[in-house]
Amino acid sequence: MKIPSFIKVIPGLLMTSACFVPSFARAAEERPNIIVLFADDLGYADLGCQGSQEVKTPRIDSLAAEGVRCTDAYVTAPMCSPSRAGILTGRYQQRFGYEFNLGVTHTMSKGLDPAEKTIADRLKTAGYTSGVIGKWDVGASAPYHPLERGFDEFYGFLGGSRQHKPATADMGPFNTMWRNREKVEETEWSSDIYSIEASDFITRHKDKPFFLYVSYTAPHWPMEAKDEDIAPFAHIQDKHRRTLLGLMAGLDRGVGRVLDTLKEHKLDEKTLVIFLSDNGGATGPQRPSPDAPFQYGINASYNTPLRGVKGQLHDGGVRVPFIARWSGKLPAGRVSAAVISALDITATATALAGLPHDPALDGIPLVPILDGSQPAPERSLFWRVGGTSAIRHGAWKLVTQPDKPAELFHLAEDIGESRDLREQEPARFKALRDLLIQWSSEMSKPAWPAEAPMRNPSQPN
Ligand SMILES: [Ca+2]
Repeated sequence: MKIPSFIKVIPGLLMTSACFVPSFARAAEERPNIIVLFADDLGYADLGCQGSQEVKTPRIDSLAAEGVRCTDAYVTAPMCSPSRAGILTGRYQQRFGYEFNLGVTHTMSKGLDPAEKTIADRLKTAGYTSGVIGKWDVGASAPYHPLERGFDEFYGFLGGSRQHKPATADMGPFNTMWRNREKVEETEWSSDIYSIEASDFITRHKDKPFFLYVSYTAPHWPMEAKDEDIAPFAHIQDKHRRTLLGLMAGLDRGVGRVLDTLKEHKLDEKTLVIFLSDNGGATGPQRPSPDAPFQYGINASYNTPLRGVKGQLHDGGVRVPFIARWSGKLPAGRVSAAVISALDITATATALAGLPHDPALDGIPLVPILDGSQPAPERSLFWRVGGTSAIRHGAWKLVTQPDKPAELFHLAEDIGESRDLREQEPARFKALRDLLIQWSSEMSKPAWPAEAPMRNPSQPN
């Protein structure tokens, strides 16, 4: 494939490069803890630090004030389950057939390919203790259980979505809450209990390097939040939006609890904290009236100024808030426009742990980019969900859809993907399309078919 000179192919996604090889044999006391705080269906616009005047997230905003906020960060899929396969492995999930949600049909029979190493598998070899708290959603049967996938501790549920309030009845195989392999009695709302458990994990493991993946379910549907969290938003007329703001308040309180625990144990300078969402917001259509009934799967989040929503490959589906804080190591209050990916988290973590770079990883270590010691590479990121696909290369984005001609956008000048430049830039269009076709040809076929979206209310994800 001949690539025009204006396309610079930067190694690091499909191959490795010496400049990304980390230092080896890092001393134990130099290996930081790593915490990933993972929101669910959070809209790009729905944090104070992302510019919202409506959402109140002072604790999440504090991470941005004390760290680096990335404006051009992406996940690998516009929906929950494949996005998690990408973040947990640091590899494009299409490499191992994880193209679609598991859904009701496949959650008990399929999952994250056991041949794939997770970030916890990798960090274990560097002496880390790993915990996952909250939503798992990469397979609920025995071979896919978190404790079989490199994690030392698990508190949460195995499916893709469940109620936020504590359950009082049997929740079935997807939604039962577990501590490791034991059912637990529920007394707290989701963001509270996950944060309590996260704080407990930190306290118990504060003296040795740990990796903690806190997979919140807020602000994913269903729309239910504590009265006290909704009360400050009584002036918001739209019930759907008002409840979203309540869910965000609970999430922010939970993040604050985790941050307080780190400070209490003087771990701020020993811990890289990353906050991001698993996909874009599920905005939903305009509500016909402020008190309109909640709509299944919709959480009334905003992705402005991006185009698109959860489930789509325009940026509203895959470009997410992303904040990294590591006190004393990353600059405070920096805003970075580097094009980065959730794939980079594993490459970042293994580099910090002192592990040799694995060329099987698709991501790149982020710390040298976020601290400004290395320029952000002009790189390609790819997406594919069935008949839709996309590539971002530098400031350019190409989106293909089965029912219309492919579109080309210049995101730096057109963040809302509103002006198709295919006709004006035919050579660039072809070059990006060729890169996308090449990447797609290197991926596997889906290991299970797509389930009709939102087919069964018992298991949306
Ligand atoms: Ca999600």
